[in-house]
Amino acid sequence: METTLVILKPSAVLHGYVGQIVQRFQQKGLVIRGMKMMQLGEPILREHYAHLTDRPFFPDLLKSMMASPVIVMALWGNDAVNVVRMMTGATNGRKAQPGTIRGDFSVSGQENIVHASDSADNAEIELKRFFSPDEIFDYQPSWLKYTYEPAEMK
Ligand code: IDP
Ligand code: MG
Repeated sequence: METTLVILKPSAVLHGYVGQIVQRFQQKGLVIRGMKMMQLGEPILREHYAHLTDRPFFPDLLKSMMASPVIVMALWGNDAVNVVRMMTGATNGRKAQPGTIRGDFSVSGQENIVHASDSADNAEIELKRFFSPDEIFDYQPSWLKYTYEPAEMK
């Protein structure tokens, strides 16, 4: 089992899509182990998007990510990083498959509704970036036994 980081971006918050997107993750069987609203600022975004700071669209990306508070989520499950990336879809909403979050809620490369960690290593780094340890809760809802076979619960 692993935990991954999701950010519901201002494009989700300002459209009022938070509930629908949270519902998708819960319906899939992911456990919400942390969730809060926060206003992101330039320093944390420069760190989070360090791989993009040289790109021409970076100033617009910064503005877009600071346009409103965001919701950050810690989602727990078997292979959660890959499961959530599959649910998220391709970066550009116009290229994302229908049925994915970006495919169903976005027509943009930038305003693409969600961020999701892209590897287990990055998930660990990103969870620490947005959550303190006491904001992540270690609990197991009773429905897990109908969600996974025992061998999958590791
Ligand atoms: P990802 O979010 O699918 O992992 P990254 O390449 O890590 O994609 O880019 C981070 C974010 O930067 C994207 O989600 C999107 O908001 C923005 N972005 C990436 N590429 C472009 C682009 O070509 N134009 C505008 N915004 C972009
Ligand atoms: Mg990325």
